[in-house]
This record gives sequence, C-alpha cells and structure tokens, in this order.
Amino acid sequence: MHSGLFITLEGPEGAGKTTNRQFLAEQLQQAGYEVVLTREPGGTGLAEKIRELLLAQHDEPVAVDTELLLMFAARAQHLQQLILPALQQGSIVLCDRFTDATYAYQGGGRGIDPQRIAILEDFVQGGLRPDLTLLFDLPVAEGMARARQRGRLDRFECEHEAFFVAVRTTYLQRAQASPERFRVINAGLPLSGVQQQLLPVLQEIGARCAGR
Ligand code: Z5A
Repeated sequence: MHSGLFITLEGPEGAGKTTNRQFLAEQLQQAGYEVVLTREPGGTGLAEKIRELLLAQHDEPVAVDTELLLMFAARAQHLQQLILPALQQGSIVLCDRFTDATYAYQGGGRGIDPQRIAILEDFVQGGLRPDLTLLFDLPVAEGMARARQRGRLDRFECEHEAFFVAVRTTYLQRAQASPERFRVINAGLPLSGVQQQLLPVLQEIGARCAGR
C-alpha cells in the first residue's frame, strides 16, 4: 500500500507523451503537489543502461524473449529504486511508458502471448498497477513522421508500419477493456487542443489526491 498516485503516459512514438508529461508536471507542481517524473525503459542509472541496450542496433538479432526480459529487468530496478519509494512518500509519479507498452510492443508488435507477459507482470510488480493511464492516441503515419523529423532512428523506430499498427490496436483494445483506468487523448490535434483535453484529467487527479 502507498499514499501516492501512479500515473502512466502511453502511446505510439511521437505521440507527445514527453511534452505533455512536462505540462502535467508544471500544472501539478503549481497546485502544490510533489511530482516525480520518470520513464521506461529507464528511470535509474542501471535501468538507463538496460535502455541503451534495448534501443541500440546489434550485430546479432535480438530474440523477442531477450527483449521482453530486459524490459522487465529494467522495470524491476526502476520499481525498487524509484517508483515504490516515491509512491510511499506520497508523490505523484508521472511515468512515460510502463507495462501497457510491453503488452503493446512485445505483445502486439512482436507477437508474444499476453499471458506470458502477465506472468512477468505479476512476478515483477506484485499487485502494483497504475492508478491512471493516459493513452495519447495518434494515427501511425503521423507518429512515424514526427519521430523521423528528429533524425537518427532507434531499433524500435526502424520497425515497419504493420508493427506500429499492431501496437496502436493493442493499446486501444487495452483502453477499451479497462475504461476505469484509461483516459484516451486525441494526440493528433495541435498541442493546445491536446492540453485542453488534459484539463479534466488534472481535475480528476486533484480529486483523487484529495480522497487519499
Ligand atoms: N518499449 C517497449 O517496446 N516496451 C516497453 O515495455 C517499454 C518501451 C516501456 C523507447 O520509448 C522505446 O521503448 C519505444 C517503445 C519501447 N519505442 N518506440 N517507438 P520512448 O518512450 O523513449 O520512445 P518514443 O515513444 O519514441 O518517445 P518519443 O518519440 O519521444 O515520443 P513522445 O514522448 O510521445 O513525443 P514527444 O517527444 O513529446 O514529441 C515528439 C515530437 O512531436 C516533438 O518534436 C514534439 O515537439 C512534437 N509534438 C508533440 N506533440 C505535438 C502535437 N500535438 N502536434 C505537433 N507536434 C507535436
């Protein structure tokens, strides 16, 4: 049990998770909340090293199970060193991607059976799940275009369009299956339109914090 609030931001590449995580943090900090910003894979020194391994191109193919286990190895470290202590101190944790990304990318994209992912989820997280998940939804072509504007592509960004279509479909299915946890944001609008959709989310976060 903890007194904090665990909020995850999900969505395809270039959906604006990082940009809007900053916007949410500023709004919440101005309202007086203690906010911790983090991301996956990564978030601690060791987990960031695992991230480098995951995003880099290698001389040999990366087996899908290796990729899956590295995601959860980074997550185990991130949880123990950063997320759980912050939640226990009562902070709002805003995490750029978490286990929904594993279901979307390793499950939907790579074709790993979601039941196998669920076993690792229970093993690494115990009962911990996000309190709220914001899904920044965006047509695949738009996300790819935004990512490509940044130049050099990482190992995931080099995937073909069908991979990202499967990722998006999986995210939307998960949002539909858990409407109490997910808020779907239309990330294809100009930034002001995206942030307009975050105003009721900020109110909801305030109400949830008040109820703790
Ligand atoms: N991955 C995985 O496979 N399994 C897992 O379990 C986890 C992760 C946790 C790294 O994640 C990779 O890890 C990721 C999935 C995999 N690979 N992919 N693809 P990441 O989160 O670091 O990678 P990312 O999603 O590619 O991050 P990103 O491209 O930085 O996306 P973002 O944070 O959603 O977007 P942004 O940086 O805020 O914005 C991107 C650009 O768009 C930027 O120039 C903005 O100024 C612009 N932008 C943002 N919003 C707008 C709007 N509304 N209009 C126009 N332009 C905008």
